[in-house]
Amino acid sequence: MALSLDDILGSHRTGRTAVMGVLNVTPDSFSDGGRFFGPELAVEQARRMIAQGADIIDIGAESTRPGSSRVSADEQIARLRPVLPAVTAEGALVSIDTTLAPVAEFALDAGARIVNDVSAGRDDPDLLAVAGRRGAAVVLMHMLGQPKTMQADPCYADVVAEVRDFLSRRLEAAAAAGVARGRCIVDPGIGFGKRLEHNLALLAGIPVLAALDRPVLVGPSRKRFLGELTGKAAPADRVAGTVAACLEAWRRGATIFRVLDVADVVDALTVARAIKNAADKSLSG
Ligand code: HH2
Repeated sequence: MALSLDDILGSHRTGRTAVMGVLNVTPDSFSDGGRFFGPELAVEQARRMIAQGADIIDIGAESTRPGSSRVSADEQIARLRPVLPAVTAEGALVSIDTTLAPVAEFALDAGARIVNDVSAGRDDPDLLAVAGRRGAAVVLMHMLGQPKTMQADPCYADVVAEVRDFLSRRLEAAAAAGVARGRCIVDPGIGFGKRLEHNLALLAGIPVLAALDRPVLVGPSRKRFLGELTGKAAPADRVAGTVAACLEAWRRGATIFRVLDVADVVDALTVARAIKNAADKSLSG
């Protein structure tokens, strides 16, 4: 059974895991761009991910791949209008992947319950206030710079400490705007202004982020760093790499996984959790 929003917001305490299926209603996303751009195809894909065990459907109408250009709020809403209300009508827990307050407001009106903001409230100063007013949960993600330029020359002295400090400051900003800390989820932003070594350090450093006492979400799905490690140039060939990244993140304390390959990650987590339960039992027995 899919987790409720309260279960998800408490997952860092209970050890439950949630899978967030990605639905890009964009013509240009790096992995699935254009595939689900037509409304019927998009709603069908959402249904498929729900049947595969997705707890959340994350709908985005703007690609944030490296080098991508901005999409106006009006255009995002036009792309979402034939899709998002139909997905909430399926009974799914929906999150809206946007940095713009008017888009978040449209999505919340249509039944979304989570705002997934890759700018962590920095892009549009009204976004956190809208989420706060509406009682929405918020994903606060770390990104260095902007999608257009973020991969130009990312540089950190201590990437894990810097991302933790950034997320801590954004939790405070969210609280000041009316989003209680208990409604927030934090995300290191895999691939957003990071080189391979930064992505690996962040996945290894999840315990440091989990110490913020909020659920940690990771989104490694088919991303470029997996191709750098495996030599797989085509995003569709990076599913096994995605599964490995999710399991290693889970072992270190992440509880929410934003992925395109829902069935694979749900199965992998089910098996890994069963082994952990058996190990815990044999230790306590
Ligand atoms: N990654 C992408 C988009 N949104 N949100 C969160 N919280 N975390 C992520 O890691 C994340 C995200 C990029 O992936 P995708 O949506 O597959 O591609 P695109 O941005 O090209 O649509």
